[in-house]
Amino acid sequence: MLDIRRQSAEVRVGIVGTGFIGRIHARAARQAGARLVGVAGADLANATEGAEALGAEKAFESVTELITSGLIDVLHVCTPNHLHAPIALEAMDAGLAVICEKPLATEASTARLMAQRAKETGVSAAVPFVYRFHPMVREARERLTALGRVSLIQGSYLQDWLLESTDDNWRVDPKQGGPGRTIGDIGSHWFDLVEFVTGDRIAKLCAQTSVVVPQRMGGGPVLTEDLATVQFATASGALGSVAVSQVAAGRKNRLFLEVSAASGSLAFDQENPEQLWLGGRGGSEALVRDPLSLSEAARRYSPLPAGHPQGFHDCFDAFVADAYASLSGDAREGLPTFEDGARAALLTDAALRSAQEGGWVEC
Ligand code: SOE
Repeated sequence: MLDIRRQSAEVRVGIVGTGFIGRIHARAARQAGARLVGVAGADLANATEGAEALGAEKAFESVTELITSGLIDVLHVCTPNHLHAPIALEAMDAGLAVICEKPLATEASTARLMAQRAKETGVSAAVPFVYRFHPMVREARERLTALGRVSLIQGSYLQDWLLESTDDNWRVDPKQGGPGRTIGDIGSHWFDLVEFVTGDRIAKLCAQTSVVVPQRMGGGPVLTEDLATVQFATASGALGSVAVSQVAAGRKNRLFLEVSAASGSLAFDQENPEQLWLGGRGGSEALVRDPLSLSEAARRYSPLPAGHPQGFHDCFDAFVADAYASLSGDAREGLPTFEDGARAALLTDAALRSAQEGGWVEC
C-alpha cells in the first residue's frame, strides 16, 4: 500500500509489458508526476530493452521480483490478455495498487474473481476504459439526464488493422487473447461506454459473430471472431444494437455511439472527439468542445482551451491521474475499476455464448 508519508510526494510505478500500450501507460504515469521505477518482461533481456525504451530506472528479472521489490506502489499490467489475471492477482495480494489492461481476463469468472480480490485487499484497482475521459463523453452523460426516457442506443466500433490475411497479432490466438477477440478487445470499450453514459444496464443480448479471414500468415484456422453484431435491451427498456469489427476497411478506431431519448439525441464519435452531436426535432447542432460552455463534469477533463484539440493521450493521462489520485483516497467520479472490468467481461462472455448457442442471454 502507498506509504501515507510519501503520497503527496510521488507515486512509484512498475510496468509489465512494453508494447504499444505499455508505452502509453509509461507516458501517462510520467505526465501524472509518478516515478517510473521498474519494468519486467518475458526475461531480463526483454525487461532491459523495455526499461530503456520507457526510460525506467531499473529492469527486473521477473514479475515477482518487481512485485516484491518494495520499490513500487502501483503495477501497470500491459501484457497480452492471458497474463492479466495471474499478474494482477499476485500484485493485489502483495498490497500493490493495480492498473490492468482490458479485457481484465479471458473468462468472465476470472474477471469477477479479480474484482472480488480488489475488494478484499482494499487496493485501488483500475482498468483503462479511457474513452470515458473524453470531455464530450462526460458532457453527453450530463446532458442525457435532462433528455427524458432513452428509447434507442446504437453504434459501432470499427477498425481495419486485421483486414488482410497478412495481418496477425497475439490477440488472434485464443490462448493469448481469449476466446472472444473483437468483442473482448473493442466491444468491451463500447459496452463500458454505453453503460457509463446512460447509467443503464444491458439486461439481455443476442449476438452473431463471423470469422472473415479464415487463415492468417499461413497459420491454422482462425478461431476468434473478426466481427460481431449484438442486439440488446436495457434494464430500463431501451433497445439497442452495435456492430464491432476489426476488418472494416477504412475505419481505424471508430467508436461511435448514439443515444435517442424523449426530447433529444446525442452522438459521439471517438475519431472526432472534439464534437458532440445534439439532435433535436426542431434542429440539431454539433457542439464543439469549449471549456467555457461545458458542464463542470466535462470541464474537469478539458484542460485545453477551445480550438486546441484533445485526444487519446489526454484521455489516458486523465485516467492515470485519476487512478493515482484514488491511491490517496481522492476517489474521482467515473474512474473505471475492476468492477467495471468484470462487468465488461460478463457482457463479452454473454455475447460469445449467445453467438455460439443462438438466442438471447440474460446479463
Ligand atoms: C487494438 O484493437 C486496440 O489498441 C485496443 O486494444 C485498444 O483498447 C483500443 O483503444 C484501440 O485498439
